[in-house]
Amino acid sequence: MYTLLHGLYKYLVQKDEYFILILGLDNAGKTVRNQKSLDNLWLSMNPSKITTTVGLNIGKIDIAGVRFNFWDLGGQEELRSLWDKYYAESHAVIYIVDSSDREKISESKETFDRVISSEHLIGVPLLVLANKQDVPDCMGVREVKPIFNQNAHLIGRRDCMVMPVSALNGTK
Ligand code: G3D
Ligand code: MG
Repeated sequence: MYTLLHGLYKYLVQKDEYFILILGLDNAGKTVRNQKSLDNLWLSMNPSKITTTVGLNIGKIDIAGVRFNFWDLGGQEELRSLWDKYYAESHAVIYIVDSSDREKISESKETFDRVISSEHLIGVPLLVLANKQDVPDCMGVREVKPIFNQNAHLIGRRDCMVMPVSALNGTK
């Protein structure tokens, strides 16, 4: 009986919890983006504070009993090898692109392709944010989208969206 009641109690109070990875090359705007989103939600959602450890920022938001955990991983080359340790537990990936950096766009795209090739991310929805849209002469979403869609077979049937944003001024 105790086990039954305990199970019922756990069922009633359990929270749905999702883990969302924020990836992208170093300097793409991952941390600004993460904190901005959380700041915007802060007013109404009262998320717990963002905690920072070496190479990893964690943000948590509770919305209507559902907890969203954002993991912002370091984008430096030496830290990218750690990304796949987080894939198996992830429910979504937000990939940040520096739209003002034409020199690094192919490295960013190749890194994205490596991420989405992981067997642990099969079926996981992908959101590509073409960040730094406030920078004059940056690549617009019309330019970024075809680049990230080049290997459409890697994206496969999962949901994938490319959106123009500016983390700095909080616009999308
Ligand atoms: P990262 O976490 O992906 O490495 P950061 O990147 O969030 O630390 O941002 C890297 C730099 O890009 C920061 O500049 C940040 O202010 C800037 N940045 C991020 N998003 C935007 C944006 O939308 N527009 C512009 N113009 N700049 C942005 P600093 O100078 O602080 O290193
Ligand atoms: Mg960062």
